[in-house]
Amino acid sequence: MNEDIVVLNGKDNDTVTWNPANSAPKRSPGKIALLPSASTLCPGPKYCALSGPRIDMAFTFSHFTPSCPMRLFAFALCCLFFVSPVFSLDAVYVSPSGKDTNSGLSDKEPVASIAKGLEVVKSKGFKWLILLEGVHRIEQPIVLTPEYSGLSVKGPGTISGARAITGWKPYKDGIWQAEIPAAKDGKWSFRQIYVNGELRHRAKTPNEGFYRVAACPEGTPGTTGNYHKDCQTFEFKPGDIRPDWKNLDDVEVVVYYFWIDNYLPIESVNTETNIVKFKYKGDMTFTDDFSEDGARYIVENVFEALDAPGEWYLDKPAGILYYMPKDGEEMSKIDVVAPFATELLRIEGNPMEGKFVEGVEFLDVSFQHCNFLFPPGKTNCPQGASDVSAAINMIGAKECAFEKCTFSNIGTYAIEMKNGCSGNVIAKCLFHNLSAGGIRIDGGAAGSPPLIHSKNNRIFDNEISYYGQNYHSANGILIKHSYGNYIARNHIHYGYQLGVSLGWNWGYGRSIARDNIVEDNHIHHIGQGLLSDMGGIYTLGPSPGTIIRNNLIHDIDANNYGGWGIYNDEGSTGILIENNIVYNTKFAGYDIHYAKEITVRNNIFALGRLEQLSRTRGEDHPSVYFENNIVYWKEGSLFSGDWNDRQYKYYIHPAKPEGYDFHRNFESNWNIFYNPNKKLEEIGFPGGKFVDWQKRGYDQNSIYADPMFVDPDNFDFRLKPESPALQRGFEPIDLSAVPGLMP
Ligand SMILES: [Ca+2]
Repeated sequence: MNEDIVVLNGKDNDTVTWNPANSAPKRSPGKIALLPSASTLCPGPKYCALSGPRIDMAFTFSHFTPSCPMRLFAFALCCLFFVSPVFSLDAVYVSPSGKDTNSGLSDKEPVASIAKGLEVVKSKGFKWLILLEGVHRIEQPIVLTPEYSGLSVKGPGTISGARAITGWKPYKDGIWQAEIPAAKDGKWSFRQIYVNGELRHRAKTPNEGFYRVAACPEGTPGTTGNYHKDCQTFEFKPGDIRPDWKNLDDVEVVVYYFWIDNYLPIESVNTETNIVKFKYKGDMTFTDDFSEDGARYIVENVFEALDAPGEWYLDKPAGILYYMPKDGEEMSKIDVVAPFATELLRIEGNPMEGKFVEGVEFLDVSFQHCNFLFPPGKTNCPQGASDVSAAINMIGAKECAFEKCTFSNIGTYAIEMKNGCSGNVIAKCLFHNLSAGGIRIDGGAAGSPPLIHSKNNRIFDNEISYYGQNYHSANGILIKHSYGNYIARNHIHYGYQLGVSLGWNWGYGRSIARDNIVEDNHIHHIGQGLLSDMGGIYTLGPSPGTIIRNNLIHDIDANNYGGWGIYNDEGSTGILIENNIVYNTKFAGYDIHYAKEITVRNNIFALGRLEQLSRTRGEDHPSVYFENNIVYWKEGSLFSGDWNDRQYKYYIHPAKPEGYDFHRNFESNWNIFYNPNKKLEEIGFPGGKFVDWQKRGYDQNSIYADPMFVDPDNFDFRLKPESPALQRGFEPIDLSAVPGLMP
């Protein structure tokens, strides 16, 4: 009954069992904070928080599930309190059908605008703002500054940053048009429209698949020796890009290469040389990743390419939006909106002045439609669509919360915590159909003022799906310069680059990232074959104390390389990776670019299609301790990449100042390897066969044996009681807390 209760700052919390996120919480159940006085009243999943003695008011009923008589009884009790005038809510009500001349003090007299509602809340000193059902359209963000600390905003209303587009008339060839005067005036532009609630893409060519860069006059990885080269031109196949396209300077070439999708506005097209020049430089050679072949690309926002149902084009100089409806869409009844507001909500303190917004919560509120245009010079580099803004921005926010909120049809990231955000909670929220990613946390980097550090935030029990729909390199959860965060039991699926990304420091330089816990998440169908260099869970730079455990990761699919399950990228250091199950990856279930002192134990890496374990670079230090894992595969190689030894000195103790001689930088032992289709003698290990690998000192006590999974063909990796893994001390992996699994 108590498992869904979270209390942030209750008074009589002497039985709280959930540890703060900066220490490792118990893995299971790991999510309980119980305030006893509330527990007798709170009927179901809810969020009890923030207001101390008024804790019993903080119920969310919309998701109430009467699963037991006790809950029903408690629910009735709560209702009694609510109808009693003694327990009136001190709330201001807002309805899209209200009037700002109303008092707002009851749901019968709601005000119309959220801005007016906040004004009344502030003047009365109330703590509740109720957004009644309906779409609350805003064009400027809601801004909550420190004087709104303690405010609870409750749904079920929807906050939308879109404008409706009406007045459709037939144009020709099945295309319709509507006037957008604000676009003509240069006051409105957008990159998405939503038709009957569904995202529609800008007119593009080709309609299916990609064009290919024909040649790279500024170089390739082979000719320049470095793929990281700013390039501003490429050669196209004659006819693929045309100089006579309408509003040519508004046309964008979208290049898919390496780990990004790069949006490059055209400056000029030369049909004699077939060279296109862009307004800005891209970050990399226009090649198909590290190959010498041309990259894949499409051309977007082309009026002449408006030739497939669902495509649209905004002619900005003329102020006209064109749309070709899909089958079944009746233009007389159609609901078309486009995002206008560039931000929906800002929770804004001033951390450097020690001013924080504390204890603001949003319950059961939906957020939709947020606009974003690339600032001049930005094209979606370098990684994670990190330049794309967020709909909800938090700065100097402490112990604020979003619970059971929905974020959909967002043209940006949904939520970003920026400088000075700590102890915030995002729980039980639904994120879906996002142009960019779900949640991003950033703050001061190493050496920055402590007041701007972002830390100890908790993101749990959320579903983040169908993200990166416009900016494909966006991540489900992106933790940049931040520490002590707790990322648990999130169901993250159908993205294109990373599920969870930790750290923002390329190499071994000092990083502020540490002690982030990522556990019991279910991450699947990431990549979808579009981009390379991607995976389920990703780490970058030093991150001591960071733990990645009990996650279920599967169906990771890349373009050319790097569709990995768990991926330690440049300089990953001091991380524990244990009890994870990874399967159905195109490339290795576990990949190391280069790393230091990572412990990888008691994991199952299964069914990589091309390879199981990969490493880009060996170095002269211990990089990974790989012990007590099960590696199971049916196709592809066991190891790939560079597994060479390196001679190096390692300084262990001052009594031996000259250090010790080492040559292995990958400690591997007590593992079980098995391919049911091959005998051990047929398996290649780095430098030869198993016996050769062992002669080099690796896997001295590892075995090649059937681990006896219950049903690996159906991805049931539980171990049968007679499994040799169990006999050798492998701990069964408990997936009971992982969301999104069939019962
Ligand atoms: Ca088209």
